[in-house]
Amino acid sequence: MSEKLKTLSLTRRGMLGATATGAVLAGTGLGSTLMSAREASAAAKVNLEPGELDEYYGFWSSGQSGELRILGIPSMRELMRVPVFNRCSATGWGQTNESLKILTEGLLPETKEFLAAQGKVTYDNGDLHHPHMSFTDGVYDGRFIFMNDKANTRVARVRCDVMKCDKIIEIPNAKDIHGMRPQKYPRTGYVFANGEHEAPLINDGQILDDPSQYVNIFTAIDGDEMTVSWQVIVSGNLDNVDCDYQGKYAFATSYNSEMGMNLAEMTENELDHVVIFDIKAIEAAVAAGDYQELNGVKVVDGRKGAGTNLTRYVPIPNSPHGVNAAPDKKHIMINGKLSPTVSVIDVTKVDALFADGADERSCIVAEPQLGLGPLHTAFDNRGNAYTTLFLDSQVVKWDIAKAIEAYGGADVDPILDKVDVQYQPGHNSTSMGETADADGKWLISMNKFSKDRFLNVGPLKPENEQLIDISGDKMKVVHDGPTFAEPHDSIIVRRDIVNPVNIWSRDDPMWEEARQQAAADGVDLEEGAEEVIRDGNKVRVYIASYAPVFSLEKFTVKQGDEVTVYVTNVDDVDDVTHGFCLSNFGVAMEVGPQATASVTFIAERPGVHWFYCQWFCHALHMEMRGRMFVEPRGA
Ligand code: K7E
Ligand code: CUA
Repeated sequence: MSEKLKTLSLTRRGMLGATATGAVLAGTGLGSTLMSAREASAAAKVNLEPGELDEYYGFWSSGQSGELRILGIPSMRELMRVPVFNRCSATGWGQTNESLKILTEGLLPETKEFLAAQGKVTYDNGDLHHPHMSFTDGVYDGRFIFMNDKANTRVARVRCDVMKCDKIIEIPNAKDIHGMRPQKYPRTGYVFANGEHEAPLINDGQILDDPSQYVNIFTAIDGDEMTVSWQVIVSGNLDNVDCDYQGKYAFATSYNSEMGMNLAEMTENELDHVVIFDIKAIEAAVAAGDYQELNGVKVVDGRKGAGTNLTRYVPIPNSPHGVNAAPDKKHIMINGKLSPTVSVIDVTKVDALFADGADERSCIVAEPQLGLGPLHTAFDNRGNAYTTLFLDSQVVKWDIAKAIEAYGGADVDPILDKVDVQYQPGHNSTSMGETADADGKWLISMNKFSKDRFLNVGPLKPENEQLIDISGDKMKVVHDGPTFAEPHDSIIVRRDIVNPVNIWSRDDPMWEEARQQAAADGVDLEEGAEEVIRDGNKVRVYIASYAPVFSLEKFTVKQGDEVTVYVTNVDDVDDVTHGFCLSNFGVAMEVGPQATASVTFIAERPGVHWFYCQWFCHALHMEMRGRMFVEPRGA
């Protein structure tokens, strides 16, 4: 390690030094945890019989993998991967015209220019931390899942009817969207999104190493339209966010109130803060024209000392991280991270903060000491909270009412139980726990390290997600689930809320452009065309697929033509997905039952090229193939 790095990491070691040792220590709890797992498996229904369906859908982030994952809970079987910010070899996400439209239409003009200079049309990576479902009246409503991209400052939406991404927008003015939550009441409504990293408001290179001029941006997105409604300039950076059940306030943590640029500076203050946003006041300021317009967005000033009544800064012990609204509709948990505490805000005491001269800490009604490294909190329906302790490698169960009594001076211990997890938990989530319908059955602890829990697969190890039965007094770890990089967060949704279709509707807007082009070309998508449609050096090939044949067994283009192939899957049978893979052209896509998908490429390779169905669909699937002839230039 270089001297410089050594020095830089010294502070870090001091702070998080318990990471390595903590994991080893937590390992001593291994035997007992295994034991309890065996005992518990008899009671809790974790291992489903073949063919048995799960009780819950789990919607999972995948961090730097950039996709959304769907799991069945409690079995923890991975059911599907939904590409969002990443590229997908199987489905052609990032390659089909339909996905490229979604991946590019929401980018800012300057980003498009920047990418074009790299020879790209969109980003290939993403860092998806927080998947959350839309709400109606405080409960999931099964319409959409929203998610953030920390890597490239985007927010995306997945339609729950088909489980495909239909919108991605880049957020102007902000830098690196991290915390993200949908409005709970009356409905979503807004999607609140935190810019994590501070930068000059106009980031054109005029201001560089002058952090005093950096700002941070809080964004409200219209979840129906997927457009930015308004933004607020804040002091300090922004980490996680949640909102109340009344539709009045949003709460965002700041781990760097110092606006420091290195570790020592960022962790200097004993107190950082949570920013409380008064949604009605912000809407009123925007309506009154009290904003500056920046990159097409109405931006209001909520900085400390801005003299506006849009925000309040509540001091919270050092570097708070997770924000979680309890299903009692009254309490918001602010997780301390470097402080062993969780600060509990009573939302009924927040109105008073906006009066002049109010004590900003007066909304805090409890601050229990729970253990080292509290990151995130989840809930049951019996008044208990479950907080992950990153450094202690534990989940702690505590009684919210007792924590409030203790804060008021009563001699009660709010801690009810602690369980070892393997190892270093980040987020946790409980069944329906972030809604008013929390049911207190299951908890997932999403652990950053798996170490000795699985067969060794080399230096890059899977992470470990553990399922914990929380239905009794004591928590029981009942299942280990290895997982690839890097689920941060998850939600566990009752299955009756989620009702995807089996087969696409032919009217689906997803392929509207293909529909219009086919109409202009006089082609029926479900029949395909007999011949290619030539339009200068642009060629359109319409193919219908019907197991186990393509409507065209061969077509001819010229070297250098820009070819678009439209494939329509005429089958309307569950599960009969076809594919179109053009070998040695790097072209492949999924075409679901009754869907149309298209892909465009330059036919620069002369000769005979096979295309085949790359989705196993029929006993004669291997025979589902055809030829593209490319006539050499000048022939
Ligand atoms: Cu705690 Cu990005 Cu939600 Cu990860 S954040 S752990
Ligand atoms: Cu169609 Cu395989």
